[in-house]
Amino acid sequence: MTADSVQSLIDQLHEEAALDLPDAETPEVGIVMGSDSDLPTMAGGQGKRPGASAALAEELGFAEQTDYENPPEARFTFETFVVSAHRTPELMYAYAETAEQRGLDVIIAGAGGKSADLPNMTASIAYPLPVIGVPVQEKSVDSVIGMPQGAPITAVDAGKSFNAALTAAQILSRQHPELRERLVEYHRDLQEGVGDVSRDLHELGTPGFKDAYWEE
Ligand code: AIR
Repeated sequence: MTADSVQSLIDQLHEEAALDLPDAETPEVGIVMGSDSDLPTMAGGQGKRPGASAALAEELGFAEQTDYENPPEARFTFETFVVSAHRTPELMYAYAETAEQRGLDVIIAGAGGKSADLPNMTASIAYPLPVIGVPVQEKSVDSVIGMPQGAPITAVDAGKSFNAALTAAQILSRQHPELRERLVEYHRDLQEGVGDVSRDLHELGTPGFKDAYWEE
């Protein structure tokens, strides 16, 4: 038995898949997570470092698409859903099964706990669409990456959803030179930051650096 709220999402996914919208109007990246308790890891906030959504939105110029039929202005977009492999297996199946037809190019899937099956099952069902798995906790790593030969998944280390977003953009950038530029620019900024911090640490000395950078 499938709950009404879940069934309506499943129906919506199938309806959207049937629309056959042009690529530029559909989200390139789908972010799914096993629970909204994964959101701090997948997006950032609540004491967690920036995650996949932040990398896409703040570093790479993506907009979040919240209405499949009314895309934002931005050329590159992502969408976000909670999809639980164990609590809502039918939704997981529908999301993965319709992903390619709905115009997604890559999925970032995160789950926590010891049975973190959303990433690997999504990868199996959505194949040949690439899926990047995010183990939300250390104890989820084996579950996410433990796929049999012939059933691939790409995965990042526990909690590193930010890197999953960069990998997604790397995949997309092979077809979109603007994204390649954004990735190169992001990396340049990253290096700039390290260089600035290194110079400050060296020139201020450790106590001076702590005074300048650390909040008491
Ligand atoms: N989870 C949810 N459905 C299947 C799994 N494996 C995971 C979520 C979350 C953890 O279980 O991805 O990391 C705890 O979920 P909750 O909703 O109890 O906070």
